[in-house]
Amino acid sequence: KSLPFSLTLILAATPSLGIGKGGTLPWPQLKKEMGYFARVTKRVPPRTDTAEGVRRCNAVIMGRKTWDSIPEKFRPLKGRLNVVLTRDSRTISPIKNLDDDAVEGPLISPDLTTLLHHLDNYPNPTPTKTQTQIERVFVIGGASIYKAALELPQTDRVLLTKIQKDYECDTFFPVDLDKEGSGWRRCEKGELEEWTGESVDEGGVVEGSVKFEFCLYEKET
Ligand code: FOL
Repeated sequence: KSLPFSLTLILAATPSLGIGKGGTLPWPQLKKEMGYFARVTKRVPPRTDTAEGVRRCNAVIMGRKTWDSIPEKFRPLKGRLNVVLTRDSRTISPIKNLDDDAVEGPLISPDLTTLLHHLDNYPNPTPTKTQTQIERVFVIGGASIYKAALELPQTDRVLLTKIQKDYECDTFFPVDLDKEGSGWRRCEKGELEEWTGESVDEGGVVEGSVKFEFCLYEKET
C-alpha cells in the first residue's frame, strides 16, 4: 500500500457507545448488521488506474481479543487481508509478503504504528507471483485499537452503526462523534452510499426487536 493512505473505523454501538460484553458483542446476532459489515469491508472501490491481473482487496486490522471473538469458522475473515495486533509474537510469525496464494492471513504486528510502516512498504518487496494491492484499510476494534487509531492523523472516517437499544456492556467506544466539538461531522446518506456502495434506508433497519441505523462520519479538516 502506498502513501498516503487513510484508515476507516467500523463498529456498531449502543446509545451509550457500548461495543462489547464479556469478550463478545453485547447483542444477540443481528444478521443484517453483520451482513453490512461483511459486504462493506470486502467491497473494493471501483478501479481507477490499476493494471489488469492485479488482485485488489481490503485489509481489516484488529486487536488480539477481537480476533479471539470471531467464530473460528469465520476467521480469518474471507476475502480480506486480516491483520492482528498483539505484543505476544512468540507463537506467530512477523508480517509476511502479501503475494502469497491465501490473501487472508492473518498477519501479525505488535502495534498500529509498526503496522502502518509495513503497509507503507507494500506492495511487493520482491515482485514474484500474484501482485496484491491493498485498497481500503479498516480498523475493526476493539476499544484499545479504536482509541489508538483515533489518535492517528491517517484516521479520517468512521462507519458507525447506531444500535437503538440498550444492552449491558463492559467495553465502550472512546469518542462521542455527535458531540459538538468532537472534530467529527456526520455525513449525508448519499455520501455513505457513495463511499460504501450500499443503499441504505433513511428510516433505519429493523431486525427482531432491534432497530439500527448505518452512519458515516468524517473528520473535520
Ligand atoms: N462493525 C459493525 N458494524 N458490526 C459489527 O458487528 C462489528 N464487529 C466487529 C467489528 N466491527 C463491527 C468485531 N466483531 C465477525 C464476528 C465478530 C466481529 C466481526 C466479524 C464475523 O464473523 N464476520 C463474518 C460474517 C459472518 C456472518 O455472515 O455471519 C465476516 O465474514 O465478516
